[in-house]
Amino acid sequence: MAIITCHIPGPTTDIATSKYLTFHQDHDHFFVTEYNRTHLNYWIPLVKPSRSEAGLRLVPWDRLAEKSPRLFNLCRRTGASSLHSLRDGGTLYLSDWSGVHYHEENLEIEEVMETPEVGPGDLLLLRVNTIHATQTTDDRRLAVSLRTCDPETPIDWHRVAGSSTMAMMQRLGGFKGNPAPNKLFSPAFQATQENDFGITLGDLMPTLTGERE
Ligand SMILES: O=C(O)CCC(=O)C(=O)O
Ligand SMILES: [Fe+2]
Repeated sequence: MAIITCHIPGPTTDIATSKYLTFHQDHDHFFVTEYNRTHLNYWIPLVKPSRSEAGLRLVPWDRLAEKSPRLFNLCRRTGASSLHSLRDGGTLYLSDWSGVHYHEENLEIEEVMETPEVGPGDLLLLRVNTIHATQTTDDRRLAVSLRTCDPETPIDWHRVAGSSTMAMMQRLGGFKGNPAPNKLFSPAFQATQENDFGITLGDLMPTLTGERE
């Protein structure tokens, strides 16, 4: 297993903007490698006000399958999506990868989700595409999120180049309000082009870790 990214979701970064408060499947890894069952998220709180506060809200896969086989199928081998509770009931699924939208009338996400009680040093081990959201924007919480994957996983940039959703374009080139190119996508894109669109995540590691320019 290679650690692909180490990410500190915290109040000084994205939590301040609350973008993680919406239920979602993460984007970056799915855009680079597509779904891969070895892709895992090791989420470890380091500082937390209590076991029941400022945690991670999760949608268990078995409960999702029971309530909405269709949403389960839409989500299980993909990523890069968000799920929104609608005021009049039901859940709206939006895929930032395919553009697919689906309104599931039979699922209230608040009813199926769980917020595991964890304290500093505990580990939540999740498939990277598990649907999740931040519990609160409480700035007394600090966590680390290690994202790992089999280094043999191929990067097939053709699928990225073939997609034109706004979310994808923004990740490739930077965007208004955040003009810096994405730290994962830019090197991945460059290295892929330089290697005839045939590299693996492992090939990319020296670039991502700074061992190679
Ligand atoms: O630590 C959290 O609250 C989760 C933030 C998030 O969605 C992520 O890191 O992908
Ligand atoms: Fe996330």
